[in-house]
Amino acid sequence: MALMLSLAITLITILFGGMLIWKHAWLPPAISTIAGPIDHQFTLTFIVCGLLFATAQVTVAYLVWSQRSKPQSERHHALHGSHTLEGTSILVATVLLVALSATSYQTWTRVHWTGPAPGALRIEVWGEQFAWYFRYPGPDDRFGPVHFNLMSDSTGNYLGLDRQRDPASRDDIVTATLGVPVDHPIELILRSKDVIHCFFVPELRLKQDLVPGMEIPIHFTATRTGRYEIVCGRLCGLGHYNMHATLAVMTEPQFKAWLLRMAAEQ
Ligand SMILES: [Cu+2]
Repeated sequence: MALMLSLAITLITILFGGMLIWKHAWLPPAISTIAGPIDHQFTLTFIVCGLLFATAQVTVAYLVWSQRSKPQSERHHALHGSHTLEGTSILVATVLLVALSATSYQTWTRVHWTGPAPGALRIEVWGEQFAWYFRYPGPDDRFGPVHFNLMSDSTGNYLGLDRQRDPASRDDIVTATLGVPVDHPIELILRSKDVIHCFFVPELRLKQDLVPGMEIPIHFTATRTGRYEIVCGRLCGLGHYNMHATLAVMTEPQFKAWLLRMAAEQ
């Protein structure tokens, strides 16, 4: 019975360890310059936690197996009030958590707390229940003001622009697809029209909440052309499951032609 139990614990450990490693391989191909440090941090956390998990499980399996033939009186008993054991385990856990926090803090700083590279293309990202819209500032490089009383999905004025009265709004380009040029720094300004949403593109390794009333900047540089799914990573209502859009990473000439086409449709 004890042998079966220790074997079962070992098999479960191997099975779950294998599943985690397999899941790690599920991460889609990375397509941004910030993906390297994010993936490195993920792997580091995964290895540290995985080793702790495997060590604890194998220890339990070994103890069950090694005690199986001893009489009841000679078997190990639960420990109560061992200050050495408690202190050591708390110290080890604290050191590991502080070390992981320090390295992840560095990664987070690199990705989120540094500004975009000079010359970054600024694009507004708007989330609403249950759609995404993207705004490009046009040739004047200025976003026109947003009038919430003019917002109307039925007339197609999704962002409440007054193109008649606001000169800066006249050349603004609003799209349903996020088109960006490859190898070019991009700054996104995240805004929400209603509730909290979350901009998430797994391939970029970029995930950030949109909070009503706030303009939240994030930045990235895409390194591979293609089409990738943008999803909402925050449960935002009944239609949340269907709140997605496309990130289209294009070559510079393709992007310029696409933006001209989008401008003509405004
Ligand atoms: Cu959502």
